[in-house]
Amino acid sequence: MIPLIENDGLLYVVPHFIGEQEALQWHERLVSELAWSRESVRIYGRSIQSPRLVSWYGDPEAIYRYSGIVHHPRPWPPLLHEIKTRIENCTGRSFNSVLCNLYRDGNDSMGWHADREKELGCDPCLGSLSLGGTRIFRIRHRKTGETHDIESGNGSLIIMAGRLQHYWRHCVPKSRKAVKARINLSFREILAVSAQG
Ligand SMILES: [Mn+2]
Repeated sequence: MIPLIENDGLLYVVPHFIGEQEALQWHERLVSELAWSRESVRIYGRSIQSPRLVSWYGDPEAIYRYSGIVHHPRPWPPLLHEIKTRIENCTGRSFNSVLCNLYRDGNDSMGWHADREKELGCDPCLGSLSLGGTRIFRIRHRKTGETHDIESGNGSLIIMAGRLQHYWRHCVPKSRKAVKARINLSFREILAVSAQG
């Protein structure tokens, strides 16, 4: 596989990792079967609702915390576990959890961030599968400003690895165009960290 980004980390795109029909079937099932909710995070003492729906699944020990809240994953539904195995076979990495995001329409979005919580370890590998509508996945280098707009279409897989989270940030901007609902499944390996963390 040839990386799209290979300076200061690695990013790979597999545009048709899952076939069109199967990806659409998974999208429909997961929209109705997963326990979607709006997540609220505390920023400067104020509670802010996430502009998308989220859901978290994984092995029981895959616990992570942010904004002072301890998040316990729900147990794997069979379909999510099957998808996990497909991505593990492709990447040669193993994952113990998945963060699911549902972008209902063009108003739903994800702000600029890097996936660098300490539960993910130093140089995490993340496998990110898109199902349903196409959205832009934008990634920008913190220092040089180099920017890539990646069309994350139905069935496409984005793999982030190496030093990427240290040097680059990414987001899913709002879309003014009418867009279909998109699910993103972000598979991760959560490591045990001390309670003091
Ligand atoms: Mn991310």
